[in-house]
Amino acid sequence: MNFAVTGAFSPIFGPHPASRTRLPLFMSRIIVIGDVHGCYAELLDLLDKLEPAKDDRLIFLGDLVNRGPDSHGVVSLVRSLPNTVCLMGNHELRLLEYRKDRDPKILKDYDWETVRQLDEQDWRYIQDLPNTQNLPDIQTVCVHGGFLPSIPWFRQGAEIVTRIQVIDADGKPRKRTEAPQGRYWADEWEGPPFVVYGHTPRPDVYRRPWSLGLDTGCVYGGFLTAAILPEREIVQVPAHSRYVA
Ligand SMILES: [Mn+2]
Repeated sequence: MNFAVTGAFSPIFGPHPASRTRLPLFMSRIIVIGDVHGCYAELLDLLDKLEPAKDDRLIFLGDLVNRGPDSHGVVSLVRSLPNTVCLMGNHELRLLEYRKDRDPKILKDYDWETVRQLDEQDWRYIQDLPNTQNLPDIQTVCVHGGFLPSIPWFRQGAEIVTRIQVIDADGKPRKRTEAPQGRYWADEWEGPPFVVYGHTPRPDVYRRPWSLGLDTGCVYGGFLTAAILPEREIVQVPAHSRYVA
């Protein structure tokens, strides 16, 4: 007798077909991928190495675009992948703010190349990106930047969760450059849930008891990194070039 799997097992992509049994479920993987930043060639390398299977789910942590050579290539590839979700990054958020207000002062110099590259389908895809991906079965939440430990994670808006790197002396979310003395939010985060995030580039993945940082600075000549959950196995490919100093 088959035991049909219900939607409760698949919070992202809805119910599995009723013909599926329980057995193959633990065979499929949840693959989380860090900041791509237009590094299309490296994304192809990483997908080659991961060889995603039909039932695997992919979660991109945001910042698909900007700084690297091919933002359009990355967005159009990601939106074509099955079983895939991408989260909102601060770079996508800024482009969307420009798209809404048409105020050129919102954009950084390197944003203009991305604005030139993206087509209408790319824009439509970007504007619907969610801020977080909750994986309650494994008590894990994915997000681009992170969370303030002082507020329940699900109450925190895009301005916080796409941009936070450190917490300043007043308890406010900041970029590292804005508050050099600030503490990493991840060092203060005691969960649950476990949080998988990008946005803060480091030479290697940043493992804390309740979080895992996956931005290893591909666009700066580092690595593009994926983590397979819940085992937290790391898969990396090196950058082809140092695109940004
Ligand atoms: Mn970012």
